[in-house]
Amino acid sequence: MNSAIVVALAALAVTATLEAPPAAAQTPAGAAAQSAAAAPETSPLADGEVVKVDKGAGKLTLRHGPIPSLDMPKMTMVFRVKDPAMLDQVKAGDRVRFAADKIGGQYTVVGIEPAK
Ligand SMILES: [Cu+2]
Repeated sequence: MNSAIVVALAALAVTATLEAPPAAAQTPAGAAAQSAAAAPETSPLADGEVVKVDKGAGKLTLRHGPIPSLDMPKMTMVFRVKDPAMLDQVKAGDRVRFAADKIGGQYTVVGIEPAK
């Protein structure tokens, strides 16, 4: 009787030991993937395609997918850019991933990168 309980407890301990490492290993990998996807800033990246680059006005026209953080469905619209240098990194027709925020009442691209 007692030895049966000891065996059962030992089996539980072994099971717990075996299950712990994979769960622990998944957490850092998942966290790293999330932080990579969240860069830059904290806004998640949206998918888009550059329709027009207007360097004179410092604006960018994007056909973009849904942006949950801004409560936007997919659409084509004009954005300001946080840094004019962003306009040198893209051209009409480029597929991009970008982060946008509402700054001073205007929708502004705060980060942009080529889509892979
Ligand atoms: Cu929009």
